[in-house]
Amino acid sequence: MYTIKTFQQLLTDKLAKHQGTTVEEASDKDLYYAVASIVKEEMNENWLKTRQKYKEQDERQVYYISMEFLIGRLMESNLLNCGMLDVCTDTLKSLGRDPEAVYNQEHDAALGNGGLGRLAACFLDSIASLRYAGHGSGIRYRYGLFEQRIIHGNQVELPDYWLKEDYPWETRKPEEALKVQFGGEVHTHRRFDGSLEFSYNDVDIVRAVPYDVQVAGYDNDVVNTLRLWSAELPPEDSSILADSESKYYHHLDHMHSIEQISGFLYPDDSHYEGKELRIKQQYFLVSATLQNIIREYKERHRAPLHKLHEKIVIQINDTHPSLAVPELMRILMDDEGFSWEEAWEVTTQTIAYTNHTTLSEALEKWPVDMIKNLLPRVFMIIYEINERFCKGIWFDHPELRDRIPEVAVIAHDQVHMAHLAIVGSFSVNGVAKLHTEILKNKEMKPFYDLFPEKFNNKTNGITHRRWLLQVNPKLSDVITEAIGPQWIKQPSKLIGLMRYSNDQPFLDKISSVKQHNKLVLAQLIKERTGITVNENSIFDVQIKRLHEYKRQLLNIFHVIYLYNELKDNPALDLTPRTFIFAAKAAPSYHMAKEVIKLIHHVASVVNNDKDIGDKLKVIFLENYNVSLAEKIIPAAELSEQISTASKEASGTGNMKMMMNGAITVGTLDGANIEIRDLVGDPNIFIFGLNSEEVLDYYAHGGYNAKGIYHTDERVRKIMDQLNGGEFGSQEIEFKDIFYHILYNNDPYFVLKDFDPYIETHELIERSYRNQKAWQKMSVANIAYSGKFSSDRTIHEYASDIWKLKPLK
Ligand code: Z2T
Repeated sequence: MYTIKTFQQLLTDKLAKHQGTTVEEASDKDLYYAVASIVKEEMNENWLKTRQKYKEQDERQVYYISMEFLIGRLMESNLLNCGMLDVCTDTLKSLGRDPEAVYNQEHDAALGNGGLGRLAACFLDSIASLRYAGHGSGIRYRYGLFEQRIIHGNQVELPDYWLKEDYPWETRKPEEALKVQFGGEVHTHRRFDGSLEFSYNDVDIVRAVPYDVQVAGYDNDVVNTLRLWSAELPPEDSSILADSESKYYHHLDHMHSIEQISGFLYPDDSHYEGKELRIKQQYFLVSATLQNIIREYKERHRAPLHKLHEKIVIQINDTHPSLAVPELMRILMDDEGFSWEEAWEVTTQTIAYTNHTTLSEALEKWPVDMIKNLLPRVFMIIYEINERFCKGIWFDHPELRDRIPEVAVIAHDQVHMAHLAIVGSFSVNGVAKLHTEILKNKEMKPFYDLFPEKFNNKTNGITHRRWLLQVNPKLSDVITEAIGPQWIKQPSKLIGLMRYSNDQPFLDKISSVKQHNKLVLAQLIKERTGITVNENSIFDVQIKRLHEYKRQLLNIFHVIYLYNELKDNPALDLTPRTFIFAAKAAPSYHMAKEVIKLIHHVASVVNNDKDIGDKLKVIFLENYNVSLAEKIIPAAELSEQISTASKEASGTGNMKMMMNGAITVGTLDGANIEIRDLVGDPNIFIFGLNSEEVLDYYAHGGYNAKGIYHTDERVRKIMDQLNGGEFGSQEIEFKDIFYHILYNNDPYFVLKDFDPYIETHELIERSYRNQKAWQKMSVANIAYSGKFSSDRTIHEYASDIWKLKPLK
């Protein structure tokens, strides 16, 4: 549609009209804003059309409510989906400008912690690309996930003020603002017919202002919306005259506390902290979203709200938005005059819940008092839901009476949000086969016994548009050259690559793309760390949040082991390795921070040892985020997915690296199992305890960690090096890790899985030496990765849960 010439004209006009500058004069930032504005305008017409279609058509729609949307940068993905990426890149080059430098001007939108938030972003891309009527709803945090700096090996956190400069992809919609109420008192009145009516007094009102972000489908005319809510002081409150100093300060305090609600993203990944501000955020999001849904429904249909569930489905991303259950009840009863029974019928047919973890420390349990004070009416409803649910079991399932305390929504003065979500929804899904089985048979067994029909699996996925087409254009070209372009719209067609697994010229192309990507990453590593890596070494990558269960510690133990081996035997014939880490630790997570520190101290010993040379290098890239992942993943050869079996619900980094031709070394956990089932054992390196063995150990008080310490010399040596300060200097030592493992009996089985892990890495090394065989493995992984496109996942959600048909 555009040519370099026409795009150049557009850009020149834009720069002149909007920035009063020329291509020659323009800074990279000027160019970034000019291109963003072109793309946004390009999307506007379809955005309007899409919204009109949704209004006119009587079709079902989904709202995806999530406390996190980890969207990263939007320039390249918007350009790609609008069919303008190549022409824009070429135009910038033709003008003597560096497109990369222009795109790098964009600050990541880091409105998420990790997997859960990135999944939500991938889903939006797939929903629009598959022409589904879906809307995202989240919070416009003024501060995203903290920026990580490493100082002397220690993580320090900096606030991520990502809105410092204009964010070009959002549109503020003040005329669509809504009011959210907190606190106050509930008054009950009896109507003439004997029913109860509720009104609230002395509430605090918060104004929820939507900021809309366009979500363009790939090569179609759909532009959906991600609506991010911002908390503001209601305008009528700001005109209140303070007639005394104390009133004035009180007013400022009040204003400040309201703005706090959309102030920052909580930085805990799979970890619950019962902070009051956090539940305010959750209720703010849920209440604004539900009011908005009902307003849009009324605009669209003459049908009564009693049919809401026929036209609307609400997917809640984990329990974070689970107040949607009592809030929808509240709106239907108090604002719309429904009876309890009518409201319950509609609510439980509208809401669907996705669970993302079985880690007990992640389960949200809010103190009753907190909810009661903050949301008195919502609490009354939760109380009633619990009463009716427990009574129902008592009378209808006498065989389950003694399990009531286990499943109650309120117990021990806490509201159990997962129970609320399960009871109040019609669908409960896990995010990988194993995870869903663990939910059904263990973690949520009593609920599965009560409501087997609610439970289902939806294995996660990733958008292949961003994670292959956009980040690895060279690999994409090689693929298209071999099997044609159909895979772009039907990623399952990647399987056609299997026909080329013995085609040497094809394998050579695949490996020269990987080599090129490795060189590009090596250059980035050089720029950011000053370290020169051996580009012929194995690029062994573990990039994800830092968590004990993800076992970065096991990985660094392997590094230390190899280092010790090389010191003992300098002539050892070792295939050179570059270990690449990137990870943020939650600011309050002590052990995770210790592991980051350990990685850095091991790195400085290993990287500076003349005896080691370029046989081993340990790289830690700071401030892991979406755009750094985009630079690392295309260059990865080995993908470390080594969580303690049963702990990683799914994982999605595993899918991203597989799709870019890396081979997985991993445990039988999360979606690794489904990767193995597809590619087969010869094309993946599986090691260690499986989930049954792990769960069995837990049931019997764990295994004997000290036993391994005493019998395995390699392990003892490493542990003693940590304890003895070998990788630190003077005051820096790693006694905490040492004692934690030995005296808490190694809850994540690091020592237990050490031996099989080392052995598997020896096998990996032998396999890597046969480059042809390795390339074939790589191709098999790319070929089978089509199943992990989030397009497949979204098709499943749409047909099994949402009952949506694609837009005509
Ligand atoms: C998160 O990223 C995940 C689970 C959570 O449970 C919270 C957060 Cl912030 C409450 C991750 C899982 O750990 C990961 O296995 C999964 O792939 C991802 O969600 C998406 O489902």
